[in-house]
Amino acid sequence: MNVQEIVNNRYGKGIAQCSNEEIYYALLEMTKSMAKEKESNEGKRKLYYISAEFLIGKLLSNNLINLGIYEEVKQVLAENGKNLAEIEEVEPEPSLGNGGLGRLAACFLDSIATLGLNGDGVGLNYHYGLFKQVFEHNLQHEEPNPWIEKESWLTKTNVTYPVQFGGFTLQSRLYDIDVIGYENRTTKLHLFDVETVDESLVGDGINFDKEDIAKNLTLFLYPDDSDDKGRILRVYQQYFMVSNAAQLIIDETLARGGDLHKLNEYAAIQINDTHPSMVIPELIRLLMQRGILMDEAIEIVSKTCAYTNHTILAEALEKWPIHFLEKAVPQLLPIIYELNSRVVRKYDDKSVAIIDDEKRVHMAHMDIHYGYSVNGVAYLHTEILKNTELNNFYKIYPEKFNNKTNGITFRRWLLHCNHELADLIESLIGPGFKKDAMELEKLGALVDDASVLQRLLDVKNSRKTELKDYLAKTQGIVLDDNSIYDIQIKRLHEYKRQQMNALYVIHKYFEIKAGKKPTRPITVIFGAKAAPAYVIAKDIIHLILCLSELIANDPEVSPYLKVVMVENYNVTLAEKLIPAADIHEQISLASKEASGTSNMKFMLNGAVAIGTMDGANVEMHQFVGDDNIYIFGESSEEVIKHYEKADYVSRSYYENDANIKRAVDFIVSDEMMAVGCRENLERLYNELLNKDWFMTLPDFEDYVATKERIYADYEDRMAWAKKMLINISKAGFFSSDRTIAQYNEDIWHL
Ligand code: H2P
Repeated sequence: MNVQEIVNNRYGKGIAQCSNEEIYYALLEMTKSMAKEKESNEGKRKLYYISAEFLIGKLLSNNLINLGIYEEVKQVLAENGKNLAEIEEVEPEPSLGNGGLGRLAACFLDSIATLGLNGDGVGLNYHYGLFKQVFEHNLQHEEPNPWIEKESWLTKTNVTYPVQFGGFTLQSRLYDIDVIGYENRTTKLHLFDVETVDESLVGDGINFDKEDIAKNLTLFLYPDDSDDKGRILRVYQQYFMVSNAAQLIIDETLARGGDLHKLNEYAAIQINDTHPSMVIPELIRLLMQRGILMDEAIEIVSKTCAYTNHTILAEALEKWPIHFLEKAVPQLLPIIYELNSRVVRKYDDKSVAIIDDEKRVHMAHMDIHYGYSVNGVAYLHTEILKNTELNNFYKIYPEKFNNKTNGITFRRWLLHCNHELADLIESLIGPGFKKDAMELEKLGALVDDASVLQRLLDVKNSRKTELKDYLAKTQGIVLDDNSIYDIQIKRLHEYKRQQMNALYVIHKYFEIKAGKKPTRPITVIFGAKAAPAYVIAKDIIHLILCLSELIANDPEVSPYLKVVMVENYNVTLAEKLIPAADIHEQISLASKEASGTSNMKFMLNGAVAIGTMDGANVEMHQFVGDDNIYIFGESSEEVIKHYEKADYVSRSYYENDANIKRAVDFIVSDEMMAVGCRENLERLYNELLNKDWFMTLPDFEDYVATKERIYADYEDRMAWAKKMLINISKAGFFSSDRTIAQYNEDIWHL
C-alpha cells in the first residue's frame, strides 16, 4: 500500500487535506507494515546484543531511506503541498540512551540488519528514557521525556516471562521495534517492559518513589544513583533485562530445534558494558534448572558470552555490594560465590577476584573470567586495557583480548542527515559508497579540483544556514552563518573537558577586549546533558550558560564571539549540528576517551578536528595526516605517568601561567556573579584550582595556540576545503559495517 491509500483508509480524505500529524501516523503505519513483509536475517548461530541503552533517534526518515522509498514519498507529499522535513518534526525522539555507548548500539543494529546477520538487540522499554534537559536561570533542570504514544514504532508481542526478585515476581511483556537494514532484511530490537509500571508515580521533575519496584522499574534509564535506593533500583533493572534476555534466548534456541548442551552453537551474547553482566550467572542458573550440571552450565555460558569494555574510568566498571544482590536477586548469589571461588582457587591474585575484600561484586571481572572475548573500542583503548588497566587479566587470558574500533552507520550520519553532501559525493564518484564506504577514497583524486572544493564549501554553507534557521525556530537562538562554527557535542564529563573549551572562551573574551579581534567571528557551540547527580558536570553547564549570557550582552565582544549551548542535546539535534560544523572538538584527556564516535560523524560531514591523541582520534590522525587534523596536548603515556606518580598539582599551573590564572579567576569574577550562582561558580573554581582530576590546565596553552592556528588556517578557504575533502575521503574505515563485519569474523561467527 502507498501513502495515498493509507491516508485514504485512515482518514477518508486526501494527503493535501491532512495535518502533518495525520500524515506522520499514516507513514508510520506504512513503514511498519513494509518492515513486517521483509524477511528476517537467518543463520544457525544468533547474536543477542544486550545493552542498557539503544539511542535509536527518530526512525521515520531513516526507515524510508533504508526501504529505498524516501525520494518517492518526499515527492508524493510535495505534490500535495506537504514537506517531509516538517512531518519528521512530529515524531517524538525516544531517549533510550545517554551518549556514545547507546548510539553505538543503535548504529550496530543498523549494520547487523544491513549485512544480513542473524542478530537482535535486547534492552528495556523505558517510558521516560534518560531525561529532558531544560535550562532555567543558567542551570540544568531535568524533566521526564515521554515518547510512547498510542501509535509508535513499538509492537506489543505475546511474549511474557516471570522474573523473580527477592520476595516477589514480576511478569514481563516484550515490545519489538523493527530494525530495517539498507536495501536488505530486518532484525529486531527487543525491549522488555513490565505492565504494572505507573507513569503517574513521577512527581516534581524526575522524582519518584524509588522503592515501588513494580511501578517504577522501567520509568527511567539510569535512575538517580546518589542514594542506595536508586542504586538498588539499577540492580533490579539490570536483572530484569538479563533474565528476560536469557529466557528469550533459551526459548528461541529450543524453538529452532537447538540443544541446550550446545547453546553456544545457537547463540552468541554480546555484553555491552557491564550493565548486562548478570546474564552470566542467570543463564547458568536457568540451564541448571533444566537439568544441566553446574560444571557444564558454566562451560556452555563461557563459550556463549563476550564482553565489550567502553571505558577505563573506574566509576563505569560497576561493582555491586553483595547486600544489594542479596536483597534484589538472592537466587544468583550461590552461583556468583561459586564463580568467585573457582577464580580464587586458581589464581593467587586478589586483583582478579570477582568479589573483593569489601564484599563487592566486580561485574567486569565476572565477564572476563566467564566470557570468551574481551574487546576494547579503539586501538589505543585496547592497548591501554591490555597493558595497564586490565593487565592482570591480559596476562591470564591474552587470547581473549581483541580490538574492535567503533564505527557509525553512514545511512543515518550521511545519507539521512546530509542529503546535499551525499548527492554531491554521488555526483563525483557514483553511488557505490552507499554500500561500500571505502569507496569514499575515490574522492582523494579530486583534492586539487577547485570546482569540487567550491561545491563542497557551498554545501557546508547551506548546512550552516539551515542550522541557523532551525535553532532560531526551535530554540530562539540567533547564529551568524558567516562565523566559524566550532562545535563540541557529547555527554558532559570532566574527562571530555568541556571546561577547557569554556576556559578558552574566557581567554578569547579577554583578547578581544584587549583589541585582538578575530578575522572572522567565532561561534562556539556546546550540546551536553549532565547526569542529575553529577554536581561538577552541572556546574560546568552553568559556567557555559553564564558565559553565553555575559558575552551576548557585551557589545565590545559579542560581534566577534558567541557561545551557544543548545538545550536538550539529542540525536535529532546532532543530525542538524554535525553537517553544519566547521571545526569539532575532541579534546578529552589522552587515555580517557575510549573511542569517541562524534569524531567519526563530523569527519564524514567534512568538519576538521582539534583533538588530543586519544581514542579513535589516533586512528583518524593516522589516516588523514598532520595537515588535516589539529593535534595538541600531552600523550596518553605522559598522562598515565602523572597518575602513577600522583605528581600533578593544578595550583602550580595556575600560579605560574598568567593566562591560566586570568581565565580561572574569571569564573568567580563580579561579572560572572552578576549572571550566575555563587555556590556553583565557586565550587567549580575550587575544583579546578585544587583538584582538576582530568588535568585541564597542563594542556591549556597548547590548546590555545592550536586554536589560533586552526582559526587562521580556516581563512585560506581553498586549503581548508581540501582538508574537508581529505577527511571525508578517509572516513570509510569508520563505517559500522566494517566494525560489525569484524565482530562477526572474530567474535560472533554467526
Ligand atoms: C562511551 C565511551 C566512548 C565510546 C562509546 C562507545 C562509554 O561513550 O566513553 O569513548 O566511543 O562508549 O564505545 P560515552 O562516553 O559517549 O557515553
